[in-house]
Amino acid sequence: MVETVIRVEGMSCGGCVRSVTAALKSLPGVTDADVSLESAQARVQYDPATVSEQQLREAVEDAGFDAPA
Ligand code: 9UX
Repeated sequence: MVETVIRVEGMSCGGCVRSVTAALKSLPGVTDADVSLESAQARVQYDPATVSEQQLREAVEDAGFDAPA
């Protein structure tokens, strides 16, 4: 398991935080996600054999936010 921090731009309230958290946690291979509105970051624990950091960013983008590499 590895941990990464990805930037998440465009979150405005706790609902956005819940959306991003749910999107990340729904991915196979993600074991935990802690999203911060204040720092515009998501700290994610995941299995790199199952899911890639790029797929994490894509899930954030699909939820309607920006996750620049
Ligand atoms: Mo809050 Mo986020 O009302 O898309 S859920 S701004």
